[in-house]
Amino acid sequence: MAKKAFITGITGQDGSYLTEHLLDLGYNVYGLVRRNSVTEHQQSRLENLKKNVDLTYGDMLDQSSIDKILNRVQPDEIYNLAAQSHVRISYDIPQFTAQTNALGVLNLLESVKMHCPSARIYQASSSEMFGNSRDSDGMQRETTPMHPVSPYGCAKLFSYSVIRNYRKAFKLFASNGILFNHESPRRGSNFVTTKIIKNAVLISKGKAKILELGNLDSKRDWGHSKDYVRAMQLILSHDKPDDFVISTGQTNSIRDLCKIVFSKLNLDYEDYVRVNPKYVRPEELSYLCGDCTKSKEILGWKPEYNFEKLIDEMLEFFLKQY
Ligand code: NAP
Ligand code: F7E
Repeated sequence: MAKKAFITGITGQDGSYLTEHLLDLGYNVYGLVRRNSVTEHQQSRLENLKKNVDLTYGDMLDQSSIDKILNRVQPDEIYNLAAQSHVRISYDIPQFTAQTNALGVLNLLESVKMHCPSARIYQASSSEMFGNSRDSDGMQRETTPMHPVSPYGCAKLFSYSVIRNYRKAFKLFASNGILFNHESPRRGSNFVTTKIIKNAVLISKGKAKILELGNLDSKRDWGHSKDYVRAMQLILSHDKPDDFVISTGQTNSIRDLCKIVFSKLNLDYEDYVRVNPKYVRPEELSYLCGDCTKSKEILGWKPEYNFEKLIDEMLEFFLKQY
């Protein structure tokens, strides 16, 4: 019989790629969507998939909605991707961020305990939980201490911890994927990769004049969402619940990204990029570079995209669009 997967955050970047991947593997896919006044826009990433998935209205903050879905669907696997996922915006709406990203996970776990205790749960944990902590070799891995530096990171650290707590205390199959930044043509337009690539293309077409950014010196380990959703399914297919870092092990600064993208368009980024303090964060996470040896060895996962290939795919997408 086909496995049943329930995805929260199904309308997001990862939710849409994960849905495609699970449908390809023969799963029946169920998703939770929030009510939104512009449904077409909110569900645009699912446009071609909608006929193959069962979507139900709900919200991580409304436990009754989660109870009803879990009781009806009895999923084999649950992928909790729902979150207020923007780090800078978590300073504007810290309480909503904490309620969704932290208490929402507790709501889900309580519902699972009640309605489908044998379901396997994947929690979308984040490299933002490390904050500015790293090991002596400059990398972050499963054992690196976590000292988050944003309301988003603090909320994700709570959810990571409560997943581990319920795994041990109630014997739930609950796993954390500690994913480093991952991008794609479906990435939201206010994350730095899309913002740079989309605006560089607009500048190259004479449709924009300058690009305003925040800190150009922070470094990120960027992978592709398609590779990272494959890891999510592998994490739940492993024979025991555990925590896994998913990353590329390559790090680049925002300035490097600007340099590469503008030069691919035969432009010099210094002529167009300006720093606007509005985009500088109250506290910055300055360096991320993940060691995913454990995932490679135990799950057999490895990324197919590197930094260059990711940029090329995003550039091609925006060049076609404009
Ligand atoms: P995304 O594109 O922002 O998607 C977030 C999803 O969560 C959307 O479907 C959104 O619904 C939904 N959501 C937000 N608040 C909700 C609530 N209260 N109740 C129900 N649904 C809610 O994020 P993503 O990049 O796909 O990331 C997926 C998950 O991985 C997130 O938990 C994120 O924090 C985590 N993560 C992401 C990265 C990364 O680099 N992308 C790295 C590590 C961890 P709407 O469409 O209605 O807004
Ligand atoms: O920022 C700098 C900014 O917003 C990356 C989320 O998916 O990954 C993501 O969080 C860097 C930061 O991603 C602008 O200060 C400069 O140093 O693209 P971002 P993020 O904050 O790393 C983690 C792993 C998640 O879990 C999150 O959900 O870029 N930066 N200028 C800028 N960032 C933005 N957004 N906009 C700027 O203008």
